[in-house]
Amino acid sequence: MSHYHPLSETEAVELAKSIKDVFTTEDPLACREIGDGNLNLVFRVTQPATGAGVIIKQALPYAKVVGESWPLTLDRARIESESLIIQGKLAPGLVPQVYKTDNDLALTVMEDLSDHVIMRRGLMEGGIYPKFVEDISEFMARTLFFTSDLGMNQQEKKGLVRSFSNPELCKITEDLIFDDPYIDSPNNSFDEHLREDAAQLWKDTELHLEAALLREKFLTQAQALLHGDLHTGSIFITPESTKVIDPEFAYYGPMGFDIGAVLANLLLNYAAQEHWSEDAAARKERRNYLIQSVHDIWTSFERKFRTLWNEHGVDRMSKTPGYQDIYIHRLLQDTFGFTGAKMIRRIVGLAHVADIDKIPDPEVRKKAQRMALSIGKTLMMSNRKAMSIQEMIDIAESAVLA
Ligand code: SR1
Ligand code: MG
Repeated sequence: MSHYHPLSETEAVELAKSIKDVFTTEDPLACREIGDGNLNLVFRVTQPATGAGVIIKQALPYAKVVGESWPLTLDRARIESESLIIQGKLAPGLVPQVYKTDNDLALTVMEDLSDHVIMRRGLMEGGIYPKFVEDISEFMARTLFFTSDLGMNQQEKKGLVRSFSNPELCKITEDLIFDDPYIDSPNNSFDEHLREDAAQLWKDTELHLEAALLREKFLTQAQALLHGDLHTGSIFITPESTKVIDPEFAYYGPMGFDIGAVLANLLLNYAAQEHWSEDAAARKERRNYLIQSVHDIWTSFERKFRTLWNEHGVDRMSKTPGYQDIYIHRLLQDTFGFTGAKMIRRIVGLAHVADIDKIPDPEVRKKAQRMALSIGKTLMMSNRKAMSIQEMIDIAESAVLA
């Protein structure tokens, strides 16, 4: 029988004591619940005398952001720990080390990353992260390639597809990203000054067609084991180090969904520079940094993915001349579409981003929100025609000038 119950801080300390590799002395431990995400409890357990620490992440049987009225499977904790372990093998050093998992208690004990900051917060404070492009492109190229039919045994992959079936978490994405923003849904949440913009979205049938096509890909395309929620709140960072966390939305889906999540969150911060930069010159410089990162993440990802394919491809037919180019081109187009969809949902859907929501002046916030909506819509509308990443840069720059 399951012994699930939400941990108290005292129980978290008791559990942490069993991690002997980290807590090598008997000095006392301190604990604080620090979770500020939408779904889980997060305890930081530290040992002041030695400076050692661990994080204990425990799933709640409901979505914390809404409350007990929205029940949510505890199996997401298993999915998170198993995918962290796979990602740690495929992309060493780019995810936290897992010390212990307990599927009954729905928790994972992992490396404490308190010397890192959440990237969303870091970007809001003007941080520069010189390793980020290399690290995130490496993480995505390796985890996506080696879990796809291109890079792993295709029979074993079918076993992973089954084991990472994640219907409840996928349903959140299907509703919150690919459905609610396009109707007057009670799940939506937006500033009243955006009502007209939201109403435009609800009647834009051409945009609905693109949303439906992207939704179909999310529902049906078991291309690779995705992180599933790869926004800048799922990344711990310093100038020297990047750690991807929180893969509880992991499932087999279209690769462009992960790449799009990263790019969308950089572009949301780009729009938010209306507030976070001090003056026009600083804003221009900051936006150039962000847009250059968008460009370089795609080009580095493409280069690494092609190299992995050429050196480690397991599928004879995938070596057919021309196939790789078509595959990468489709991936670029998917990336445009998912980037756009992920921007729109953060402005009018249920869950927002602090980059935009924390802008105190409503007029400035409205300008940033409209810029994000405009970039998102244009990316979605152009996804099936996209030919190069430069077009994404052009779309973002045009939205600033408009
Ligand atoms: C109810 S969960 C809302 C959002 O938080 C997560 O980070 C996912 O992005 C999800 O859509
Ligand atoms: Mg999360």
